[in-house]
Amino acid sequence: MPLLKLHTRYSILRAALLRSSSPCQQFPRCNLATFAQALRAGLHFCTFALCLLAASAAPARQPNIVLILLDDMGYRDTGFVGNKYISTPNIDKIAKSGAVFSQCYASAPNCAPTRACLLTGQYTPRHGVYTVVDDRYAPGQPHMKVMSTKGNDELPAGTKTVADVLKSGGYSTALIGMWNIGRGRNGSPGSPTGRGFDVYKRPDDVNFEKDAYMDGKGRYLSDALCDEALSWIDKNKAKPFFLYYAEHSVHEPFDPKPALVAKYKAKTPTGLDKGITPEYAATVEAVDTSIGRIMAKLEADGLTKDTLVIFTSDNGGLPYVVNPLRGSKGLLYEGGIRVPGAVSWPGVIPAGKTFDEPVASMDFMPTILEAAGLPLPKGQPTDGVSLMKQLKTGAALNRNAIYWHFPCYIGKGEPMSLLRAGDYKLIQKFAGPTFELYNVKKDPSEEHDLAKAEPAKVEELKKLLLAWQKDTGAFLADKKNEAYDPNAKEQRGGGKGGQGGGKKKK
Ligand SMILES: [Ca+2]
Repeated sequence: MPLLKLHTRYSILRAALLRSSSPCQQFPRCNLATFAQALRAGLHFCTFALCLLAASAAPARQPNIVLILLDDMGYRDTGFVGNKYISTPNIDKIAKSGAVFSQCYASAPNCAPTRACLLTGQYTPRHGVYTVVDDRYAPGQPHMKVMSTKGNDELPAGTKTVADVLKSGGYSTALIGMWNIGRGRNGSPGSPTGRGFDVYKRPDDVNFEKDAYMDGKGRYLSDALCDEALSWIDKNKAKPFFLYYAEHSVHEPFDPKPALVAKYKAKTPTGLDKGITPEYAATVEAVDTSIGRIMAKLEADGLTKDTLVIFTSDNGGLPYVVNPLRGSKGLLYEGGIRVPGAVSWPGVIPAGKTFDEPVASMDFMPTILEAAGLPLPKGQPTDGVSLMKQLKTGAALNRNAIYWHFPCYIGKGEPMSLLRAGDYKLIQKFAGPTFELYNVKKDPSEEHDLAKAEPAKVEELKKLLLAWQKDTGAFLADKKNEAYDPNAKEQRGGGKGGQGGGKKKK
């Protein structure tokens, strides 16, 4: 439209010039026809050049951003990653219409720190949100060999999130679902509305009890949250928007829709899908349906080509859904941090590509800001890298290494630090203390510790890891816990929840 308007204005001006100017008044001895021809050619050129200038200067509409984050979904619980038991046609459609990251990682092995990394683009030592709030795992418990840290409950004052930057850049912003980086509400620094979100809707806003999938009236949580998302899109679609759709699915305990459970009870999972329960599969399919409704809404409103959609999970899955990976959420082995990852933006990101370089949650913040044409927060370190160039052109990231740092106990999890460089992973266990080395390309199940066989590689990577810990000011869980009792068992059921302890979400 601006181009058309500009062209129209120049057509009027040109016509006026040609009508009012008498070239021979200025150049009485020239050939009138030749001069008029030259003038017309010149004006055509100017019009063309100005149109080009306008085209390059006028920003296209900034893309909408839809960031879909699932809770506790394992790396291969969707069709596009190879699951044959669970039906996820809508998530698969996002992957098919865009690009897939075959080695997508959560930046932490549980909920809160990954969300903090995702929204700030930073490693855990930068913001200090190392784990979920859980009193049973407060540092110094008798079952803990080393002194861990509880870290920060919320982001440090002044740390900008992707929502802060997008909001300052003119976006409408909303979080529908789970926050979990602080307990505040109503604009406090521990609340989404204090961190750049205009709107925050959580389950109790749609009349669901804490951790309940059903509301007692036959309504399912994912359907209710999706209704909120669709309604918010409808109200905000006139200008660029950022929807952070952070589902409570697919965490335990499940309370799935009976018809879906019946469907999966009639099927038998085979191969790597063995062990997946009908209840889990039904929970995944229900959230896939909600994601499909959001995608259909974008399509119906003509926004598909104006929208960058990112799909991923906050940590690895439950032990029975991460075959053949080692570990599960809470651990820095592959099962604890490998997640599904897909991105689509039709017309901008070519469809059907799979990228094999490792990427992590923290990369999505700079990716989103580059897509929106907005700068990274000034004076704030950003550890993630934008994936836009790779997504658009296939260019390699060529990153030397990615790091994780989890100096905490929770469930089976213990203080660990990790570096991934090339195909190698070096894991530091503070309670060991040991270093373990794996080649995850040759040994995705991390069954063969190469530390003894390849000491030079351990030394090379150890230097990088320790330097990174120092550089980021990481809390080191390297002090003995004087209260340690090898016979002590972890406290159960008395805290505010946590892994293995009931209904707390992570
Ligand atoms: Ca989680």
